[in-house]
Amino acid sequence: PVASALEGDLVTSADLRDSILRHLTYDLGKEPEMAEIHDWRIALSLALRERIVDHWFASMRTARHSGAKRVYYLSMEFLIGRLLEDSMVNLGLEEAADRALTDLGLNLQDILADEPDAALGNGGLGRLAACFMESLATVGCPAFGYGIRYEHGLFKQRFVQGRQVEEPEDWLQQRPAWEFERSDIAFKLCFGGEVSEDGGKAVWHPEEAVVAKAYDTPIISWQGRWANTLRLWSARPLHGFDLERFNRGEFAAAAEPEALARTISRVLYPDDTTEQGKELRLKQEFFFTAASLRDILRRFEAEHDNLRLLPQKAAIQLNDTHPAIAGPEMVRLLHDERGMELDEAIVTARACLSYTNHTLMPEALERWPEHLMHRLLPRHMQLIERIDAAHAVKQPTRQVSALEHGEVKMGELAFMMAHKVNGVSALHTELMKSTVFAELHRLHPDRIVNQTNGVTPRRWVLSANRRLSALITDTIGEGWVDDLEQLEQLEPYFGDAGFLDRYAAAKRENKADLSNWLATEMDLKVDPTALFDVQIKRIHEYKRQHMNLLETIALWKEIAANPDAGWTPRVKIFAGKAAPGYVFAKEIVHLINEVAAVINADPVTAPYLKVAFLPNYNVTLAERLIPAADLSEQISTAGKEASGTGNMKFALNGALTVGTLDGANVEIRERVGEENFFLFGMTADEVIARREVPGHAAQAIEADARLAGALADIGEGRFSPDDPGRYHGVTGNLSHHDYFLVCSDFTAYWEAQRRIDAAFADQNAWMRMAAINTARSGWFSSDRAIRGYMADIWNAEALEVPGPG
Ligand code: DL6
Repeated sequence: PVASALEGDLVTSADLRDSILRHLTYDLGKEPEMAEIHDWRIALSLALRERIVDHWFASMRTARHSGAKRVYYLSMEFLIGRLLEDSMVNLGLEEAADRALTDLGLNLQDILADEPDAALGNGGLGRLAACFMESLATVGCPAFGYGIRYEHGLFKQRFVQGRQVEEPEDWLQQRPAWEFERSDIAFKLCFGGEVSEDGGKAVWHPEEAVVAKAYDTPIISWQGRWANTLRLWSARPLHGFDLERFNRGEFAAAAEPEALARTISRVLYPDDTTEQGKELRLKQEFFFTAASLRDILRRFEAEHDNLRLLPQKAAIQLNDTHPAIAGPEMVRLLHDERGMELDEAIVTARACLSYTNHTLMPEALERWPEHLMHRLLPRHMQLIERIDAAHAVKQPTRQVSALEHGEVKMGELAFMMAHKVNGVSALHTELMKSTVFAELHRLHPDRIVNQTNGVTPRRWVLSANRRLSALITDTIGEGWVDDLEQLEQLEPYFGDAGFLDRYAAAKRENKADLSNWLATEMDLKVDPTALFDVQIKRIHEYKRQHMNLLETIALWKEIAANPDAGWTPRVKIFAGKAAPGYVFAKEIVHLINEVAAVINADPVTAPYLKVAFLPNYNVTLAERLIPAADLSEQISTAGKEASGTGNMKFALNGALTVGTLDGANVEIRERVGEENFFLFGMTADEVIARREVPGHAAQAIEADARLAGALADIGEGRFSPDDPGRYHGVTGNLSHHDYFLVCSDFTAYWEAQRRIDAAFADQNAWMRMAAINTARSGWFSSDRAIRGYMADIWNAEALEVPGPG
């Protein structure tokens, strides 16, 4: 039998097999002969969950008894992906599970592949929250994540004749294996109505109410040392089903209140960069924020009787402005409901709250019409006015307000109600100070701090890249897994031919796996030794997938014109979803697919260039692609990408970056060394200056025949012969407007790519650069980021579960 590595918790494969069978039989009600793969998967998950619960209780107990401060991470999104492998790896039960399943005639990999992704997020912001949950547990910070239990996560993407088609995602279709339903933890939340005054006190008379019901998922740390809770709220009706109406034959009407209430947690809004200002979205934001604050206060009041202690016991992090209504709601709970003086309530709330900004793009900064806020949350609107007025008093001349043009600016509100406000990379934080929050920064010079993002090494190296992890552990031991900067210890081994050979072999085998996958899943044959050039992220103009595509077209034409010029073979890999309402992004999706079809059918260029656009990008697909990448495309217009986290995952997995000086690229380059990073393009300052040049796009096109040729091909319908004018919107925008400066950066990008071709031709030198990227990227662990938040923002301490005895 194989035992778990966890001290004091000896689990053999036989134990695990027995508990899998027990769960299959008594929880799922299936006989082994009748069980399908998902039954086994759920039984295994329950068998593992059972082994998490004791650690979880012990952690909760320790947190309670120590009186330590708890951290509350409020996020509208948690892009978790699969949990089974994470839990198994963190519990040290992988071998035991493998043996147990083999004994049962099953294959662990098949079972892992059956788990649906929990896609409760759009992209970077949601994935960061998921990495943070795992790191909070691993560093032993007592914490709760709070969010929404969406019935439908981010839509599934299919391509139909190259066009994106969205389908509902249904991760909850099969029994969710990780969560515990908490029927006893439920709060009534109200909307609408009006506010009256009673003896100087405001009294809110709402007209609508729903119930928020909790579902808890334990999040176990590396090596099971600590566990925290992810608590997601589901919306339910206050009064269930209307039996009287049902009996009258009004069947649909009888179920209406239920359906209406549930709408709030029905679906994740599929947009991360534009705010659509929908009433339902505001309801979702208030729903989860208000439920979370009630839960926080309930816990606090069960343990303490002096509200003034609240800031010492609760640090509440607002992940973007989505939970920014927490400011006024906390003031309301303290002042209206608990009788604290208004000024003190504001100060107390602020001492608990802090806010992370994730974007500077004006269209993504939330604003709500005052009339909507007034209609849905009339008391909160009054309090927002009070908060704004209290803040105004501090200004010599009133220059900044959370209320403007009949709208509530949620960034300003969050800033005013937070004791710390952070950006997510060094550059982004500086831009916050000099642009969107310049006035507020002048008034509160100590409030803005930086916390550069990070990613969890357990998922993004240890699990996702088994071959590389084995090499690292064989070379420097296992300590790197929760102390990622130990990767630096790899560098002395680079002189060793053996090490770099094994490093190269790991990459080669990862690429071979991906090549096989592309052949079976996408019917696409690629050369597994070609340069794998990968751009995976949401489709957005600022991320400039179209610049990559223009370079692809130009390269194709050049290869076709001169096929014997010794080209470095490349596979261009794209994946990403476009927001359903973002027309330009959907055209880019269509265009990439149409260009791919033409290029892949060209026998002359086939040995040197293939293009793959993989549908339905999600966490699981990222785990497959990143370990196989040679080149990481981080080519956003400088000043636009707040940080990026994909860039960190790629660097850790030994892909070299072609990138602009944007977001965390800047810090990655500083750490890996400029000679191990392919920099190109304008800086954020140059971008601003360039925009002022009249006709900048036309000038750039005129100066670069390759760019002009690629644009002309698109414009003339070379990739869309059935509708030659299909992309006139795209080419017209690029030629005349080009806000994101694709044309102006194109030549530099092309040149960087040719430097890359040359560098890749020397495989020994390339592998050394790749290994340097791995060795020097350890700082980008989310453990480091969380420790930064604990020290600089939360003033929170790590705890340990006391050992046996
Ligand atoms: O901080 C996480 C992540 C950053 O890495 C990305 O650079 C940034 O675009 C993303 N922001 C969002 C929110 N966008 N809006 N609103 O996802 O955050």
